[in-house]
Amino acid sequence: MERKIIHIDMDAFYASVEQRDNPELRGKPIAVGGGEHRGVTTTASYEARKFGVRSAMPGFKAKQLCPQLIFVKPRFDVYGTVSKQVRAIFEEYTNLIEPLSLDEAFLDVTSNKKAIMYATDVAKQIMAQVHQELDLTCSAGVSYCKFLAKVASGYQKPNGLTIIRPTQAEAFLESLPIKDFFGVGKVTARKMEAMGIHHGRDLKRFTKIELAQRFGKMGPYFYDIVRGIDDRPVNPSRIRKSVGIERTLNEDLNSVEDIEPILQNLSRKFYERLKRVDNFGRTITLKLKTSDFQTITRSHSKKYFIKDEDEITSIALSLLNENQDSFEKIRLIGLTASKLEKEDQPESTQLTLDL
Ligand code: TTP
Ligand code: MG
Repeated sequence: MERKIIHIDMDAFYASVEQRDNPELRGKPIAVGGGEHRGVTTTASYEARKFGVRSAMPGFKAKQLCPQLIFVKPRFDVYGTVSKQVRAIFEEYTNLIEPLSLDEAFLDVTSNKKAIMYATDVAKQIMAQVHQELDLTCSAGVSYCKFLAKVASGYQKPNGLTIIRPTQAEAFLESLPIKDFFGVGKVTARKMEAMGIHHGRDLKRFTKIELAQRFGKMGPYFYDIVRGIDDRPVNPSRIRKSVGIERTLNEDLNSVEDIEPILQNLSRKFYERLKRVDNFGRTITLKLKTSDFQTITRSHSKKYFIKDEDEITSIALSLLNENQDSFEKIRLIGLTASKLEKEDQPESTQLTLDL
């Protein structure tokens, strides 16, 4: 049976929450982030985007483009709460929810709790409910697979609903710019452009083997998605796969000497946390977010569960030292343990029975 997948993505998420909670900001160009002098923009209101202000743009550049721009400090706790409220709305329709970040998720509504026949109607109802209950807007994409649903949700932003039917998929994908393919990052896009691949139709000229040779594991995936083949299930991530902790630095730091004491301190808290939940892992991952919001993760694994506080700290510090060439300025550091002793039983079997 053909699946019915919806991808939902909140519009200008952080900025919309700020405009909702502070009427003085409504209708105005705002940038949520570090401000004019320090740091970068996490996101901008649609009023600011008209001037070219974008995510990950340094504050001074944003101000140059839009002199009347208002800078607003992020309130991450509020965005987390709103994200849970949005999720609660999704749960009225399905348990098959796969969040990709705070503001976007896939939903499988093939059989939904309200027995609504058309996925398009489910999407319309969710959009209306988000608007009524949370005073925010989102955009939705509806299709038979995750990839197309994701592309569709971005097609008519903000407050847009786009449906891609199986019969439309091929033509749609042929004319889709390569950078808009889900999974094609900046680096891959550049590589493809160099190979003369600008749109889906250009990608189609390469065989599966050729793509595997050039793009490794992603090659066969690209081969399939450009043909509208994507059988990946919506994966409800109920399973605890990692335990982690992170901290945003007071100021961006670039020298290992400055970062080390903070990492040591974080490692101590991390150990306390692992002990409290009584769940240790075989893999320790260091996460670094750079000042331009790139995320770097580096991991170290052992055959045993790493339970010794000093060992955890020494792994964290080595990961930092070994990778100091990978970053210039760091704004956030985090530590995660995975390959856990107690990985909860997957709930997905039960969720499928629910429907
Ligand atoms: P996005 O969904 O990419 O952007 P958006 O919701 O602000 O705007 P739209 O979807 O309408 O195009 O990201 C969701 C939130 O994640 C965004 O509000 C802020 C945060 N974010 C960052 O902190 N840094 C980034 O580089 C990006 C892209 C987003
Ligand atoms: Mg969004």
